[in-house]
Amino acid sequence: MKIETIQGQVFVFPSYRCSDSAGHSHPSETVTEAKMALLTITADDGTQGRILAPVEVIRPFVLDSFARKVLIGQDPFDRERLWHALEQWQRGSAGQLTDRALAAFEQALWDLAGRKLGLPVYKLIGGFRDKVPAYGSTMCGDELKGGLSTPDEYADFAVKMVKRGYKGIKLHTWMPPVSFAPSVAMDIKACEAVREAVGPDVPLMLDGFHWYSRMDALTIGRALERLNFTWFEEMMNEQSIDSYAWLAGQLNVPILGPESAAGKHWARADWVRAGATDILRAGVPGVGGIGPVLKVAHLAESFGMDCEVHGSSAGNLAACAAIANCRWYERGLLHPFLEYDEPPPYLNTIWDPMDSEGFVHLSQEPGLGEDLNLDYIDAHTISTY
Ligand code: LLH
Ligand code: MG
Repeated sequence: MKIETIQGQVFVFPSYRCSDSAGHSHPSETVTEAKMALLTITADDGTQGRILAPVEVIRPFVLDSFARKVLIGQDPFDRERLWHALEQWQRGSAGQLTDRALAAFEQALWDLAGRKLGLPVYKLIGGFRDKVPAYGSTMCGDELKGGLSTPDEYADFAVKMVKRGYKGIKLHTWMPPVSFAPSVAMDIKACEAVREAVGPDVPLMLDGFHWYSRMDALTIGRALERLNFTWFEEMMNEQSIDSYAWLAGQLNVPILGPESAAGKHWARADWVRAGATDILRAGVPGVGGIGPVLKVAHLAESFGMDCEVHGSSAGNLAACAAIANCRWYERGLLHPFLEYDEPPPYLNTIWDPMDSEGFVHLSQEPGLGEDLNLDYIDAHTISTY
């Protein structure tokens, strides 16, 4: 079996979200036209693997300069060899071949393998369970009345999330350009209000401003200990491993990370060795694919640690279902103004349907689990390359 073609396809769809000037997503006041890309890898027997990806990640330059050169003519089942060939290309790519692109190519290969073998990918890569408990992960705070603009609004939303079935809740609090952010006092008030609203038994996590100083992080961490939080995430610049080791050495609330730090599984091994985290973190796009997430999770398991998977996607859900040492699937980002359970028009169904007990169920269809509406995508395509 050989890879014959690699295609990118950009399509448009109506979106109810927007990004602020720092890249954090929020509900938008008007419906906007957004773009998404579909990557399709086709083998010589006609089997196809597909994955949705941001347009820039798999733009024509990236397909021409790297993916086609490395993958065309190769056996699509040789994922590890092909991943390493792409990973080594990164060094000379002047930053153009990103971890996110690696993750897109690798996930399309997993989707292809699942379809060829007639199995869902989570069964191929581990098959630990077929449903995963989800925590509801809020959007970052905002200044929208009735949204996430005050501690009380977080508390009201948390109560709704618990009613919906979530067994755990993670707050993303306020970040610039919100006028009063960052604010240690407001972050603590939001955590207090949510704890008060949901009671002592609901696991809570905080993912606040990502660039607090050590002393600000310590102040918040002490409050989280008092409020019995489950973990404290990305509160400082993750490029300073030593700052995390300093913080972890003083707090009892578990530190979780790194999420956005570069370096894939290699960097995560350094974090464990440095004592910089209590719970490891890896997300499929951030570390270059499902394979590297499994490496991080297995590394964590070998050290008696959990590895929590970052972000909502079919690939992340498959990884959560394939490993024993991940307690939660991160579902979101959620906001009082948005309906998460409604599929966008390019999907027939969402990849992470959640029951009233807070479990997300894995698709039993062959492949990765993105239930694409190919008719919609074809009808709204604006470029193919
Ligand atoms: O800063 C943000 O916008 C969020 O933290 C976002 O990156 C989110 O994906 C996250 O951190 N989840 O855990
Ligand atoms: Mg995070």
